[in-house]
Amino acid sequence: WGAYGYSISAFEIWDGPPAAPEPTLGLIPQPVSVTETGATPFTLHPNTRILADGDGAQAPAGYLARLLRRATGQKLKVAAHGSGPAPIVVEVGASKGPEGHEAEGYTLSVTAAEIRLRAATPNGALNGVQTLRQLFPQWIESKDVVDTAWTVPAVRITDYPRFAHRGMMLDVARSFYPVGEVKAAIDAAAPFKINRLHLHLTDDQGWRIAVGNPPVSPSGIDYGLLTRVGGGTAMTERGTEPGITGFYTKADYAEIVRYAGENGMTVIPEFDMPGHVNSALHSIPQLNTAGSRPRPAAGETTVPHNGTGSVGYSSFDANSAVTYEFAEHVLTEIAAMTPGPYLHTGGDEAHVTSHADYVKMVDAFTARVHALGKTVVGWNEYTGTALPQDNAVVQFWNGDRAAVAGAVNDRGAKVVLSPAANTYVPQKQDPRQPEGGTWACGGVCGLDRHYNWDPGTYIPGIRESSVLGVESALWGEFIRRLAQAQYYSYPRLIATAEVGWTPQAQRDYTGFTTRLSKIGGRLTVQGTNFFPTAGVPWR
Ligand code: TNX
Repeated sequence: WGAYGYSISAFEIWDGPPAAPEPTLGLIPQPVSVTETGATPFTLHPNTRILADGDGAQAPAGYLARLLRRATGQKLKVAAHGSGPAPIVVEVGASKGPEGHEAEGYTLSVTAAEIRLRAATPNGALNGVQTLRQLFPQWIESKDVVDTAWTVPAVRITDYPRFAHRGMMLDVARSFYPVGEVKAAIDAAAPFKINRLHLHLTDDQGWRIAVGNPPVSPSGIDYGLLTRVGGGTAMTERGTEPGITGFYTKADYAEIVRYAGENGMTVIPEFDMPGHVNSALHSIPQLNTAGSRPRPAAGETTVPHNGTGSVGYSSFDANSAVTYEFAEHVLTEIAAMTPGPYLHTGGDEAHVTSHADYVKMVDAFTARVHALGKTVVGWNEYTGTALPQDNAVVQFWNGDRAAVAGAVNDRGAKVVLSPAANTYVPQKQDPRQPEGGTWACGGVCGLDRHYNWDPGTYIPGIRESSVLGVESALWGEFIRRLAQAQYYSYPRLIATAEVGWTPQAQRDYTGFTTRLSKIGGRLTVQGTNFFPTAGVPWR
């Protein structure tokens, strides 16, 4: 009440909570440089046109138009260069982005007369579109037309990311997400400039991608079994209901890749090997040889489906030629289906594989990925294997940080950071969440844990330039379907997005939660099922 400059005794009985600081623009991630000029805002009118200036401008301008049309109901024609002035201009071309930050940087200026977005690349312009989106009233996220004044505050912004990799991982193996849910997951994350979608496509509990072309190899392996059998199983033991079964056809996967790309995201597919392979062993008889684990029962040709949440009990056989033929086949197919530069071969928790066998197999998988012209990504357990010089990525989740530094310093590896305590969203964020682990934080892993860490110094002994970025990981042991996935992921995924984008010196948790309080309305209008973190002054 102090804000009104007087007090009335009746009101003094209850002091009330301290007034929450007023968020200003409420942008997340916080841009590198923002000036609110205080000038008259821009107003979108029914006849506003969007000018796409430059070869790469069509896609981001089209994205902006589609986004704004939905809630405004306005036509928002996208016009090409040469068709006269327009109040919204998207310019893409060499030298148009902030110098030194061409890949993803942008500048955005808003006056009463004009919105001008400039970038060197389409991805840079798309980042600017996402910022502009957050400058519109929250109703811009509505799927139905809303009658309101569509104003944008007058600003000057120069912005670019701290890290190139700002990822989210979906574990579609323990419990499946149909294409529509993957798209909705992309829709929810794109406003925060998440630009990598890591799909954990295979695990003990299921195999989620069709790689059977031709269906039966000359050696007699029927790859169609992977989806006919392995696509029909899922996690059974834990959770509110059994895991969802299913798999992506090649067309489904192509559609995910396309939609992710439209939203600025590169898909990183993962085949987890040589452990976490029970579903492959359950599907393909020939993989069950003397050295594979577990072993089929007497009279059986494959191991049983195991829908428990145990980890580290399955393994390929390092001394069977079929293991290598299989890996070569599935990696070759996924490489052909994946335009992005990365293939993830897992490599975590191979607890029943001897070290020598592990190294032999992982080296072969890595060599295959390299021969396919892709950059290999693996969980940090694979640091001791033969990583190709300057062309491997280590994804750290837990364990030996010095070994990661070794891979960086000896092999020129790059690092993606997913420390369990700071990025694992199935860890409880609050005791009120019914499910969820507590092992990573010895209690809850709150929003603050996901925000208050520095990826630049997390691995001692490496330079920040060796850190590709950060990734929020949604493991699926108990998560079923998108709404629950979001309840555990949000708002912590938004923290990870800012950790990956905003310079460390410009980040502070209070400022973040103040801005997040305003983002809450957008999440609600968009339909993102976020957890209402205590301590955030949601408005
Ligand atoms: C460890 S993190 C795993 C996953 C589990 C996760 C959460 C990692 C590389 N492996 O298999 O889903 O913990 O329980």
